[in-house]
Amino acid sequence: MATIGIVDTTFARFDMGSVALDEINKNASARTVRITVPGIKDLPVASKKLLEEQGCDIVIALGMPGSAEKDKMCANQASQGLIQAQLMTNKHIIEVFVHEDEAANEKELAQLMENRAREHAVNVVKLLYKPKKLIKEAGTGQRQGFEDVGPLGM
Ligand code: RDL
Ligand code: RDL
Ligand code: RDL
Repeated sequence: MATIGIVDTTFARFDMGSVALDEINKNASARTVRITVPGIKDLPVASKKLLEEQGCDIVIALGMPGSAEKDKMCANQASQGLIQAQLMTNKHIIEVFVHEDEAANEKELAQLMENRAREHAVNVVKLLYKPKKLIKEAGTGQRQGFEDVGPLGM
């Protein structure tokens, strides 16, 4: 049985880890290992440890960059770390970031965080079990959390 790692943060203002776990359990019968770290810069090593020490086949890493300029820099650094961890382990870490300033108000932000976490959790299951489903979606303008933009109308 495959093992899916879930890592999220206490900095985030919505519990994305729990909804990702719920969505994974709805779509697959995989073993799951969840850990929570303080913030997004802690996600890369936590993900790498899940892949290397906890036997995970794939990890979903969820976090919320704040709205300040320094938070956006922090997000860029965290992303680079997550990419590096993927290249070091040769395994996917699906990065689910929702920037605090992406939504107009707190209710919308919570909805966006839930929807993006759920949609990327489905992507994790597809990468692991149904890669052909992703090929079918190639070039279709998929987005996570917001409406899909769709393919170009030619
Ligand atoms: O290693 C401890 C912290 O440095 C780490 O958890 C950081 O990711 C925390 N953090 C910041 O220091 C910051 O300036 C976070 C943000 N911004 C942010 O926007 N989102 C986070 N963490 O999840
Ligand atoms: O690991 C899951 C996602 O984080 C990853 O697929 C990203 O590449 C998705 N993505 C963004 O998160 C984003 O902010 C993309 C873009 N922008 C973009 O402009 N083009 C993409 N992906 O192909
Ligand atoms: O055009 C509006 C959005 O698609 C654009 O702002 C994206 O960059 C938003 N976005 C992120 O900022 C991000 O960190 C997205 C993702 N991650 C993501 O994983 N999937 C998205 N958007 O569709």
